[in-house]
Amino acid sequence: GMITLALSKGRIFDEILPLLAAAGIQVLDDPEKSRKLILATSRDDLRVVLVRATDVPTYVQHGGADLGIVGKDTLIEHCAEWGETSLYQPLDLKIAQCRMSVAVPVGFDYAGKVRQGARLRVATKYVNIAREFFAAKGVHVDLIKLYGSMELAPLTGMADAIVDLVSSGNTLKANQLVEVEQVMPISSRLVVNPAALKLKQQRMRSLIGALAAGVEQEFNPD
Ligand code: PRT
Ligand code: MG
Repeated sequence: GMITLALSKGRIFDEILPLLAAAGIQVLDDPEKSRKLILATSRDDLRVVLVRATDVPTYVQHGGADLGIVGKDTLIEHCAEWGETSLYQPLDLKIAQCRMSVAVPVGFDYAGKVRQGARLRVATKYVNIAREFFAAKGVHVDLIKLYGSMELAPLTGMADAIVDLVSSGNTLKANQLVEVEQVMPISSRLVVNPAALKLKQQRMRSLIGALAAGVEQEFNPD
């Protein structure tokens, strides 16, 4: 049977291409040029399905895809929402790296507020990660769930702080926000459906092994 790999368009798709190439696999369509949602690869037993980043764990969990690639941020939130899932997570692919951070408006005395035990209003898409992080520090927070453009929340006075992903820091800077604390480093993970792994053991294991070798090659060459 066919092996189906779930990917999201954008940085994860772009950054997985060299790792797939190292495993001898080319994706035969460009998602930026075609509207296709199912993409053929140079291996006739492997296809790619394009889904929203937040839907990747769902596709793999429910067998719509045999394996998928998803940011650690999205994976933690998925597992927090759905409880202990059976998703197998064999590999850190080290792509689409960034960090999850707390940011506040320039001039906001975050450390002082925390020291005083003040209650902070925190806007984020990552409510489970944020809740856990502040609880572990004993910081009191009111969480405000947003689906995007977190930077706007402090600028409008709706929140004191945000928890968001940061890579270059340009988005924060452009909105007069500063990073005050790092929550965790983020990279993309391979997730695998355990039933599919059993059923298509040999080919799945060889694909996972080839990706692992690609990661080693890319990040520890020589
Ligand atoms: O965009 P969509 O709503 O469809 O879904 P998505 O935002 O989850 O997908 P996508 O493709 O934007 O991100 C996929 C994954 O890439 C995320 O789950 C992360 O694991 C990873 N990643 C790595 C990032 C970033 N770097 C990143 N910088 N995801 C988002 N950003 C955003 C961040 O949210 C902020 O708006 O980029 C902005 C900050 O970037 P800098 O460079 O200005 O600091
Ligand atoms: Mg995005």
